[in-house]
Amino acid sequence: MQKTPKGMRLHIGIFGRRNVGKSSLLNALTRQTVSIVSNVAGTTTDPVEKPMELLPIGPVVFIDTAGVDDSGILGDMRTAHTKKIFDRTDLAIIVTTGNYWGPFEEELATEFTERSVPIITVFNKADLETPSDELVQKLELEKRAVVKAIATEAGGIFDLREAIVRQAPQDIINSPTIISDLIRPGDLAILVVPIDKEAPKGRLILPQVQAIREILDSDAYCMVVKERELRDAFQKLNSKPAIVVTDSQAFLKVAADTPKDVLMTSFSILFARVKGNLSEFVRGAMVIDKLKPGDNVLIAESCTHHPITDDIGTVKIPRWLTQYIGGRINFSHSQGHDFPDDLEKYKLIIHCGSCMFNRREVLSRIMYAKRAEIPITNYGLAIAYSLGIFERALSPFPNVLEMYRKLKK
Ligand SMILES: Nc1nc2c(ncn2[C@@H]2O[C@H](COP(=O)(O)OP(=O)(O)OP(=O)(O)O)[C@@H](O)[C@H]2O)c(=O)[nH]1
Ligand code: SF4
Ligand SMILES: [Mg+2]
Repeated sequence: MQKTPKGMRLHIGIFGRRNVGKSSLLNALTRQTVSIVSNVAGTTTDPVEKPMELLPIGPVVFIDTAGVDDSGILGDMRTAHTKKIFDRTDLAIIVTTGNYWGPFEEELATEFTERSVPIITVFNKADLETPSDELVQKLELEKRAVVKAIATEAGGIFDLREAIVRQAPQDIINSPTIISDLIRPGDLAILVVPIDKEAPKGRLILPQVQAIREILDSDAYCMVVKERELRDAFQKLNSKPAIVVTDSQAFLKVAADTPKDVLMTSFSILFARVKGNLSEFVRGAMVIDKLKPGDNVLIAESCTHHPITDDIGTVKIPRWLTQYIGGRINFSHSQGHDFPDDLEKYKLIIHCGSCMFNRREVLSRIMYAKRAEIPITNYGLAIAYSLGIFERALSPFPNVLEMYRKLKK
C-alpha cells in the first residue's frame, strides 16, 4: 500500500503555532517517530510527509508543517512554502493548546473555509488545560470538529482518527473515475502509447497504468498499441472498440486511423476529469482563438523532469500554438509545486495532466486562475484545439460537447 501514488492519497495537513504539539500528534497518529519533537519552539522547519493507510479511508499522506506564531507571519507564508501545502491540503488539522483560539487560528480556519477544505481543531496538551464548553460549542457551530488530545500519551488519537473519517471530503475520496464510466463489461478499449524519447525506459507512465487497471476492474479488456500499429490493429479486430485513448502527442495520426464512429480522446483529457474540471478546461481551451502574437501564455507542468529534445511542454505545444495563431507567443514555464503568483500577466494557462498531483492541488490552481480571471486548460485540450480535432476529442463526453457547441455559437 505504501506504493499507492501520492497523487491518489488524501492529503491531511497539520497546522498551528510553534510548540503546540503538531509533530507529537503526527507521531501518535502514525505510532512512529516520523517527525522530531522537542520543547524548543520552531523544531520543525521543513514540511514532513508521512504516507500511511488510514482505515476505512485508505491511503492518506499526513503533512507536518513548521509552526508560526502570529497572524502577520501567515501573510508572508501565503506566498511562501506553506502556501504550497495549503494548496494540496484536502483536510486541515489546526492544533492549538489549552483554552486558546486566537486570531492566528481563526485566520488559518478562514483560509481553509474559503477553499472549502474541512477543518478539525485539536486542543492538545489537554493534560494541562482543556477548552471551555463555550469555545467548543462556538467552533462546532461553525462546523469545525473539535478534538481534545494529549499527543505525548496518544490520548484522543482515536477521536482524531474518527473525526478525520467523518470530515474527509467525499469528492476527494470518491474522485471521478478515469475511464470506467465510459465502458461496459466485455467492451474493448484501445490505448495508444507512443514509445518515443520521452517514454521512460522499461515501463509505462502512471496515467497509462491507471487506465489499464480501471479497464480490468470494469471487466472490460484493453489492447495497448503504438500509434504506428493502430491501423493494422483495427484491421485484425472483428468488432469495434468502445473507445480509443491516445497520448495527446499522437492525436492527429490516431484521429486519422480511428473510424469516425469510434469514440476517441486522450489520456490528459480523461485526467482533466480526474484531477481538475473538464468543463473549465474546455472553456479555457476556447480562449486559444483569442490569442494574439505577443501574448503571454503559462505552461505549467507538475513534474520536475529536465526537458528533452522535442519535449511536449517546451517544444511541441509552443510549436502547435504558434502555427495555429500564426505568430510568436511569449511562453513561460513552471514546474512541480511552484506556481507563479502574478497570473494576471498571462492570457492563458495550459496545465499538464497532473498525474503526479492530488486533485486538490489542481483545484487550487483552478481557483487561483479564477481569482485572477485567467482561463486555464490542459495539454490534451489545448493540443486537440490547436490541431482542429476538438469535437472529436470530446466525443466520449456528450454533455461537455453540448456545452462547448452552445458556447461556440
Ligand atoms: N504536557 C504535554 N506536552 C506535550 C503534549 N504534546 C506535545 N507536548 C510537548 O510539547 C513540546 C512541543 O512538541 P512538538 O510536537 O515538537 O510541537 P510542534 O508543534 O511540532 O512544534 P514546532 O515544530 O516547533 O512548531 C514537546 O516538548 C512535547 O513533548 C501534550 O499533549 N501534553
Ligand atoms: S508532466 Fe504532468 S502529466 Fe506528465 S507525467 Fe508529469 S505530472 Fe503526469
Ligand atoms: Mg514540529
